[in-house]
Amino acid sequence: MGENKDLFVLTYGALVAQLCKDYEKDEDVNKYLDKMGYGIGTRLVEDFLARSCVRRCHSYSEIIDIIAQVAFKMYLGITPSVVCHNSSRNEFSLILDKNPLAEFVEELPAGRSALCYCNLLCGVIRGALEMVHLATDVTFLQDRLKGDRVTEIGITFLKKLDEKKYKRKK
Ligand code: MYR
Repeated sequence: MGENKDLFVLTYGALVAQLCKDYEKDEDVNKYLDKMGYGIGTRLVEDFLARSCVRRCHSYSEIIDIIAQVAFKMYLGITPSVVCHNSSRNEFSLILDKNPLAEFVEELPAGRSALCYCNLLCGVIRGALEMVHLATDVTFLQDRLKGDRVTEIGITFLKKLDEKKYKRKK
């Protein structure tokens, strides 16, 4: 995120605060953030592929590693660890010891206990992956802002990897 990181993080905080004023239900704020992130993700993926020069991946595990080690490093300056949850290797978690997007946030606002403060991230990942023809379900499974020890983002790939459909331009 470079020099603009703090400004971005503070602006994100202001956005969430405004959404909490606009929407009474936490679920609606979460949905809005996810949708907004999705739009960002669909555009960010091109920037990511151009700048990272990553090669075509051949498994979900490879893709998750690229997201954790290259994309998170590039955009958020952190490298989450990766956990795989099942033997068919389509359910993963990214474990974040710290979450730069919530750097200035101590706890969730009063009365907003179901808020997924960083839900934008889930949408970004989902949107980016959809652009390379990968349907995913992305949600927060743990959140330090909710008192959990770590922040955990769950990513489930919804279809079997079909090499023919899974294409990109280069
Ligand atoms: C391939 O085409 O085989 C590689 C595809 C890798 C897609 C990586 C998607 C990047 C997701 C960016 C998330 C950013 C979160 C901060």
